[in-house]
Amino acid sequence: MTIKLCGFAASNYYNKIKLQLLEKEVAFEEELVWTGNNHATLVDRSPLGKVPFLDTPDGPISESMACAEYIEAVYPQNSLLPADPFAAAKVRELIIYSELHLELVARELYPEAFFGGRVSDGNKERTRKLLIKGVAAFAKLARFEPFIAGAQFTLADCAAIAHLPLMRIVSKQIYGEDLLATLPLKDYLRLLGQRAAVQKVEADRKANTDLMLAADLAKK
Ligand SMILES: N[C@@H](CCC(=O)N[C@@H](CS)C(=O)NCC(=O)O)C(=O)O
Repeated sequence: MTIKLCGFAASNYYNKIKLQLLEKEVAFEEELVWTGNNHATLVDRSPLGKVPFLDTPDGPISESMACAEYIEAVYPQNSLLPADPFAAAKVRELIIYSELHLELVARELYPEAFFGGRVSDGNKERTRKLLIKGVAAFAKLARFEPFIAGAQFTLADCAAIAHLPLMRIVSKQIYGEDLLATLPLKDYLRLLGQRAAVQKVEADRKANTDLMLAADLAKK
């Protein structure tokens, strides 16, 4: 049985794992699973109803970091985690900063930025302060030499390319300014955009986003 990546391609966390699989040249299948429902196909395999999750020969795995670690352990080819324990810890550290201290903070703004909802001014201000702090901390750790963790493309890049452009869009939309402006994202994104795997993930992301929008319009 090949490994199956479940979720939808408009999701940044889904794309982090998809990019990892593509970069490693691991054969995998995709199963389209939408969130926002209690279907057994979702919650029996991902109890919080979040994507991505993996279907493996041993059973399901939810939470993208657990998925990423599993993939590295089972498919050692084209490793995206350094063998050196310190270097590997620095990669994991960068992922935690980009997800726990940046993406999860910015997620507070997604209802207004993407889904026609409204975020209170108080929440916007609180989130802005946290984002400024998070970006400054991430900037201290991220090396951009030329990759996030140094000279090698790693899992930290799979996370960064999935999350940072999205956060920049949200920041501009909600605050009218780019809170990530201190990061050298332009050159970094140009470099990563040359990779075939990144191009494939981006094309699928766009197609899935169009599908989501069309389904939404059909409901109205
Ligand atoms: N910590 C989770 C975050 C995953 C996540 O937030 N996924 C979003 C899609 S990008 C989701 O499933 N949202 C639906 C929900 O939270 O109900 C991970 O790393 O896998």
